[in-house]
Amino acid sequence: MSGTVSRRKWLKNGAATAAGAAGLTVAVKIADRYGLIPPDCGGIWGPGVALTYASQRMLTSGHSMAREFNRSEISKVTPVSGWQPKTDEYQRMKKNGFKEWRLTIDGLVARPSSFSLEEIKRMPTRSQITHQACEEGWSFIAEWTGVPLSYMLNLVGISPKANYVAYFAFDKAWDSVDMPDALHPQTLLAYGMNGEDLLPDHGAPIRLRVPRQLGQKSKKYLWKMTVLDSLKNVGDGRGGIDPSEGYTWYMGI
Ligand SMILES: Nc1nc2c(c(=O)[nH]1)N[C@H]1C(S)=C(S)[C@@H](COP(=O)(O)O)O[C@H]1N2
Ligand SMILES: [Mo]
Repeated sequence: MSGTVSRRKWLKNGAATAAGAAGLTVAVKIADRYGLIPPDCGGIWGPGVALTYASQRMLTSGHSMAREFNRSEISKVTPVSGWQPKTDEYQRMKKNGFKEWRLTIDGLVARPSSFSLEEIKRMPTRSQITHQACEEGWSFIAEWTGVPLSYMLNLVGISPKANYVAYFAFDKAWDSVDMPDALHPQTLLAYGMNGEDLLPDHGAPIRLRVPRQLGQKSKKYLWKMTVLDSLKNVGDGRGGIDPSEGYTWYMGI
């Protein structure tokens, strides 16, 4: 009987071997029981993506830390990904030192709020020197300064139903992290880089820094965050703009 079942699974998974497919399917079932299914878990790569995510989450439960570096290791060259948002709104705010900019936090929170840059800068500060790696192959080490996202989430009071934090950028990019990454002590809402205000090219006025994932997760030019129990109804339901373009949602390193 198990032979029939695994053959059906083999057909479903296409590229995988029968044994591998059965193993992956079992792993996915276990992952599901522990709430470890990523939002982009569909199609042919789905079981593999779920397995990577679930095993990282099981191995790194309890906030394993990204490596932090010495000041002498800060990179002299800091490449830039993408272009500054071209919208009038962004360019106007930039000219005015982002005085009118506010970050909105809504969704499953007790106190939906919006904060100015000045208010965010008065919150507890953390600086860390971490490595940011782009999926295209380049990387650099920089010092990032900001407020831990966990501080802000506690301030607005997240619901016990919260499973994800989605974040939205002026250039239409958006993304999301699960609660282990959102509450991770190194996940920052960063407004400073290498001792200066964050430059527009690097995401002014505020970007997220998620040092336990590839640079892609560290979205720049943020204007809104939403706390959610599910990502199903945001965009095409895969948790961000990158899965829609063929990348995986989870980019843990
Ligand atoms: N809003 C927004 N955030 C973004 C991007 C982008 O195009 N738009 N690119 C991402 C990618 S792919 C990487 S590798 C990092 C690079 O950050 P940097 O430009 O500060 O080097 O930003 C990420 N954040
Ligand atoms: Mo990237």
